[in-house]
Amino acid sequence: MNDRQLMNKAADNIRILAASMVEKAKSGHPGGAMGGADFVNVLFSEFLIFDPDSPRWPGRDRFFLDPGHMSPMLYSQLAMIGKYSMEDLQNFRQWGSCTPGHPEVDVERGVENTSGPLGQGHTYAVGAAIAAKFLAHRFGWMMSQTIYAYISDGGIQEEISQGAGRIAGHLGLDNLVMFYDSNNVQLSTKVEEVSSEDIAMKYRAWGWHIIEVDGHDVEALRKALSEAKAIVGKPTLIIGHTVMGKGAISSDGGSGEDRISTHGQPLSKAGICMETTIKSLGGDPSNPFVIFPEVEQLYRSRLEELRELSRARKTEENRWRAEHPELSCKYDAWFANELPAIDWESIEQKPNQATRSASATVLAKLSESVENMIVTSADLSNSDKTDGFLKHTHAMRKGDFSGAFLQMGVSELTMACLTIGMALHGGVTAASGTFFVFSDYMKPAIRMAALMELPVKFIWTHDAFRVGEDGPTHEPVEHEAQIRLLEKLQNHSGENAMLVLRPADAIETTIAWQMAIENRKTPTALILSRQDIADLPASAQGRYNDATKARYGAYVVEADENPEIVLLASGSEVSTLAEAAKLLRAEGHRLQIVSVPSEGLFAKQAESYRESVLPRSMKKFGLTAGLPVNLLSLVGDESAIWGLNSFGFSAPYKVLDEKLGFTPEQVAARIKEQLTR
Ligand SMILES: Cc1ncc(C[n+]2csc(CCOP(=O)(O)OP(=O)(O)O)c2C)c(N)n1
Ligand SMILES: [Mg+2]
Repeated sequence: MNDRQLMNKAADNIRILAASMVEKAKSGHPGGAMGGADFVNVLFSEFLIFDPDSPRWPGRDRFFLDPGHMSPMLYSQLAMIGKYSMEDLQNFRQWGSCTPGHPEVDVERGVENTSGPLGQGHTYAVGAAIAAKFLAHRFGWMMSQTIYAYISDGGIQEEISQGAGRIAGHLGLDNLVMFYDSNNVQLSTKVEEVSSEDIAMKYRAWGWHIIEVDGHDVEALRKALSEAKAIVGKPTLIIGHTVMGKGAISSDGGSGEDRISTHGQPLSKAGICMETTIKSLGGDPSNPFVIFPEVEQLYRSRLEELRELSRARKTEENRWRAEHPELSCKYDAWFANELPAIDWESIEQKPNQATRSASATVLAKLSESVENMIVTSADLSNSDKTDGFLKHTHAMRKGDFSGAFLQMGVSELTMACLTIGMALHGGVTAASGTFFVFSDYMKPAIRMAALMELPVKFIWTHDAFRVGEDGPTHEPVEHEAQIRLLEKLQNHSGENAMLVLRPADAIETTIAWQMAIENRKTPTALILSRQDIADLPASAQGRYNDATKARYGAYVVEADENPEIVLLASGSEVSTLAEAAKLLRAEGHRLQIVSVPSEGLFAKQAESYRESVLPRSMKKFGLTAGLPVNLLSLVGDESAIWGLNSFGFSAPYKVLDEKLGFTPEQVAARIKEQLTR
């Protein structure tokens, strides 16, 4: 065990570095970082288990930061274990640096998650803890890691903490240890001005084990972490009472601690004297970017200890591998994100069914062929048809993680963040289901999944006003436009930030699922219908073969010779176009019908292909159950698009089709109008 004075010195070292980074960058958040330094120092110097030479080792403990604004604390701590240089710290928040304002996932450097939007980071940790439990059931002690989370007042206040706290307690995630940096200060007020809840009691009610400590007392933190690791059947919350701006000294020589003003600006701007502060913390104000020699030694020995531990662990792992060759292969394949072998074409789809039902058929297949897949639904499994996945598995529950289905209860944002956490953990493939209209509840996490380039799958059903009787509260209209914006946004790797697929019939749904499973680079959305859809007409090659062209984002479903107009849509509207086309053909018209499951993917195709599907010189007509803007860039003229410009209404969907102008007859009339323009 390390000497108390040395440990305090190391924490002070982190405080100096964090404060100096913000000072140098002239922006950032020093106060909270200074308060949390003692905890991270104890965690990283004595508890967190990782292999210094193999950052991606699947068996490592994970540390998930929730308050991304405390990045100076994280970077300074990681500098102690050699992940960042002093130069990196000095380039905090600068163009091209590896120390962005809020941490962005970088496993090689020990950053397990992107954080910034408060509340999400600790929820990823819950997801990771679930993944670890799921994997531990399958691989035993190979997956005995502890998942640590760090949360602050902001994360505690965010509503998502209710979902995360409830599910972690309910599932008894004893591999999860969360530290709450309770400093009674937030961005614009003291905590006591906005909250009087008993946080310990709240988490206790959710089934957590609670420990309260002085968050600056090394011995107390050490004891708390040891106790937390030993607890069986419950996640642990360590409430650490800390002081904002710990160690800060005011320009007048008095205390500079516990000030709201040190939350989010350089200390010097908050009336703190940097010089006296650094001096009193044991540093040199003229040269603050230094790791003290004794602190360097502390971490050097820790890294040696960890190397030793990793060697021993590797020997054990190799023994396990020799004893369990099959499991060992599986373990490697899962963590390498290898694609499962699936005979997609053999998946039999009933004719003319809703795409949510077609998705259920695929999920039933996946439940037997993708052993590392976890599917979750926010209390809609029998409606969003994710229950198809229950064909060959069952729900996981406290103490029994043999199942691969997670019944989430009603908490869509939490659910989305859990799948993100599972993906960050690695070793599993995660998908979640709910109604498309409630994607609104998930949007902040969808954005983060896209930013982190995580291959999570979002299954959204009840995709349009044809939800019918439930009315406008349940009928997505603008949602497809919103979600498709992420297809237009490019991620840091230059790819569409998300793959958004709205398949047109049952067979196209099989292909869409194949694309989702094969997409290892970004999140995928599957937007599916509640109502039955007539299968699209098939060519001589058969509908399956035709539908494989969905891989191009858009393709010709049916083309008459020398067509007068291209009719295009996604989802169920394609079959409406096919019906309308029959009526028009009877009158001698010649048409080309195009299904566009993903506009973003289509935009990435070669010009010649795009031209063959949507010839520039040809008239076009677009049909969408969402906002006309969905098809605007493909059709080029809003007056040639029939969509919905208003909220939906409550009525049987066939009545809505009629009232809103979506019957094949009405659509045929509009197409004729377009032909005469
Ligand atoms: C979802 C979200 N809302 C608002 C913010 C802006 N913000 C950053 S930190 C913070 C509150 C800080 O309080 P706390 O979490 O206690 O951190 P401390 O002040 O103790 O460093 C807020 C509102 C954010 N990052 N995320
Ligand atoms: Mg706070």
